[in-house]
Amino acid sequence: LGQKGATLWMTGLSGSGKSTIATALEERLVLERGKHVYRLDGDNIRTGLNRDLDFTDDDRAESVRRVGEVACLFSDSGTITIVSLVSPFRGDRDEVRARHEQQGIPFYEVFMDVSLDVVRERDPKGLYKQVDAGKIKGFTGVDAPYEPPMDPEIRLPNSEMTVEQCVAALMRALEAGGVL
Ligand code: GGZ
Repeated sequence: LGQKGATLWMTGLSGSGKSTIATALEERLVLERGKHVYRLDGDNIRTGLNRDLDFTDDDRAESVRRVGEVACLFSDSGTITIVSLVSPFRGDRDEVRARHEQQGIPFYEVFMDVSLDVVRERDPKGLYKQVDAGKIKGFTGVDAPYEPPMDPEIRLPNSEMTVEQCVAALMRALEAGGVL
């Protein structure tokens, strides 16, 4: 009879707001609802669990698989798990969804639907600038692929939405799904 877990899987280009929205949602769930929440973010995962992985297609696929399995475990234990990974390949994300469905764990694919022009303009870490200067190769959306979800549970065109509106949309989805 404890808390019901679920996985929210945020996918999108670098700079599309995955970490920002994930952090704001976590705060809301913890402070307002007293929920157990855990965030799995590319940044904290790459230094530990995935420290052996790079940005090749195969390594990105393996990263998504591992984080997907970890998300299943956390969510199965009753935690609301918020993943923010570029996760550029549709097939890899669909496998993660299938693993959740097999185990009866709610899964929400959240598409951060922001154009390359907008994220280039934002460039919060100066990465696109480095890509243009030729210092980074194989960057998602520029010279490596990003395959947008065909049928995400939630789509956030967040260049046209405030952070609050994005969080509210996610809260509504969790309520509609009986997670909250
Ligand atoms: C994409 C890269 C790359 C390349 C470094 N391609 O804005 P960020 O900085 O924090 O988000 C990006 C992050 C992507 O890591 P993920 O583990 O989320 O990617 S994936 O799911 O594709 O494995 C960016 C930075 O790492 N970064 N090089 N070549 N993003």
